[in-house]
Amino acid sequence: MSAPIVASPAGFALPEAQRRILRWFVYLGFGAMVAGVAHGLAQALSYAGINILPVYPRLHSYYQGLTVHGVTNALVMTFAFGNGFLMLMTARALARPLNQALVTASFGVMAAGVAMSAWAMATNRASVLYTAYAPLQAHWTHYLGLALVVVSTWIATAAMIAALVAWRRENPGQRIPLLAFVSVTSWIMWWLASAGIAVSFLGFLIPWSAGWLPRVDPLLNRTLFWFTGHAIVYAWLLPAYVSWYALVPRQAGGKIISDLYTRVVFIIFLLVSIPTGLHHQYTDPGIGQGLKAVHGFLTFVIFFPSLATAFSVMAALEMGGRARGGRGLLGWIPRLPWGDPSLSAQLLAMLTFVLGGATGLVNASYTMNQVVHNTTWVPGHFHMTVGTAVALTFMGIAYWLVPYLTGRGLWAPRLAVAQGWIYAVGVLVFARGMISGGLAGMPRRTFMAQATYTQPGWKLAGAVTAVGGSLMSLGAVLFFIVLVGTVVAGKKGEGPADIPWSETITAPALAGWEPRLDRLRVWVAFAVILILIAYGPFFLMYHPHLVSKGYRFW
Ligand code: HAS
Ligand code: CU
Repeated sequence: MSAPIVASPAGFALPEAQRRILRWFVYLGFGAMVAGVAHGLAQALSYAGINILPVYPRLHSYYQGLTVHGVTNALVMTFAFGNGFLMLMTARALARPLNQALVTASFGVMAAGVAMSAWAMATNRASVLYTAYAPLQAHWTHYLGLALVVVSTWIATAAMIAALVAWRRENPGQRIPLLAFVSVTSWIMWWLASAGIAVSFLGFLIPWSAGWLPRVDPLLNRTLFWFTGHAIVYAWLLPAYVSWYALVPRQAGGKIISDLYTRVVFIIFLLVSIPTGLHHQYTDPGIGQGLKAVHGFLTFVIFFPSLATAFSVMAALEMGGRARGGRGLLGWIPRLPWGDPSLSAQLLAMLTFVLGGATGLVNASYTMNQVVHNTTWVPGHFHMTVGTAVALTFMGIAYWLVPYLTGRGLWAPRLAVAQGWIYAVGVLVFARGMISGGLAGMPRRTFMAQATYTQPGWKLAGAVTAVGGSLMSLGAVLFFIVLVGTVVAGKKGEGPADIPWSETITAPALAGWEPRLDRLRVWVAFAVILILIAYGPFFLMYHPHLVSKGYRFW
């Protein structure tokens, strides 16, 4: 028996006004990525000793470029796209538009925040890198701008929750449609997670940079940052998982393997994403070893929902490949519709994520982390996660989403297929360079083009990094060309009429214990308890030392 996950009347169409705002979220995200990618090329080449920084107008330092790269790609593109995509998924799954005032406010607040932070970065007032560690001090507009980006995600979460509450009132006794459940759960997780930087930015960094608070505590702010900073990676990843679970099966000709399994995976993310942040601070003094061990243990727990995702998504793909005539152990793989640029980009993103996940295990191991921490290994890891599993998936989604939102057919689909391959191969080469360089002790966040020291192995690793980074840049440029081509020259009226939502093999249970999974409030309460266990001892026993004034080294 098959049951559609979107329990909605056929022919539901989003009002044009809402469609327009969601479109602008997508444009804002990828527009930010243009700036991010432009600076990425300079960073990759610097590892091969090539300095092209003078080519960039009004660029003062490597660190200014690296800040723009990290903030635009990792903080703006991810959240702008995530907001637009998840709001659309929720509206479509519930077959009701979201509150238009909230959707518009969410976009306006994000656009204002991005503009403020962009001004601060472009005028060299905020070269503090995307982690914004104190005591490096940016102009207050930078912190306020990033805070507004977060506020925008809260408004989006409110819009989604309001629609869900209204839907539940009208559909008593029904299960939340799976697509809405996973979308809303993703942003609720992020809403909880964002408490750390909200306290850090609003309570300390904004007053400090505005001159109202003379000094701050660097360790306290780092810890608040990483409270949010590990879970943030799942806020980037979960919109991609929404697509892998709920849309990709349809695109591959398969079905969602299990409604229950999918819900449980997202609930585990809600529970365990946050109490793991100290794995970024294994080397920080001032935090007890016992607490770091708790976070280390929970990091291995949060590895599992992704491992489960690999099996579940693979099963859905296998179903599609076999339905298309694939035989034997692996014969279904070539039978997948690789010619569909949206699907092939996402398949390549998944394959890369296998290596991204494996490198994450090394990071998470307390002792092995000492070998790789602060080396290029770490950017090697995260370009295979956020840089591909997330970014390439978002590009793949854009290949149907932008035609859906504009009504125009995808422009140059074969170029779009090539784009995904070039980008994915580029990342794999790039990450190979960074990973081996990191194992040889090559430092991250260092302008290697002017470094006066070197170690055996760095030269080759740096050259490989530069070659891979150049390929990635080419892949990204081709993506922008296809995107702009679609918006201005795609054939009118050829966009898809609906999102590619998938069916599940079995419908969600209406009786027994399973419907209790939909009580999101209970899961939020459990998540808070876990956070209190994992972070409570630190925040309760720590005496803030407001000792550090702000520094600007640029
Ligand atoms: Fe990480 C550092 C541990 C996942 C991003 N990570 C970072 C940083 C970033 C980042 C940006 O424990 C640097 C922060 C900074 O600037 O300092 N990470 C992990 C672990 C996971 C993990 C255990 N990371 C991510 C994701 C990210 C991301 C996801 C972004 C989206 N990471 C760490 C640690 C550090 C760290 C330490 C600190 C390092 C240090 O010392 O500074 C896990 O969640 C990974 C689980 C993943 C898997 C893979 C599942 C595979 C799937 C694909 C299936 C494939 C199919 C293919 C179906 C288990 C789901 C089928 C296709 C066919 C064609 C057949
Ligand atoms: Cu982490």
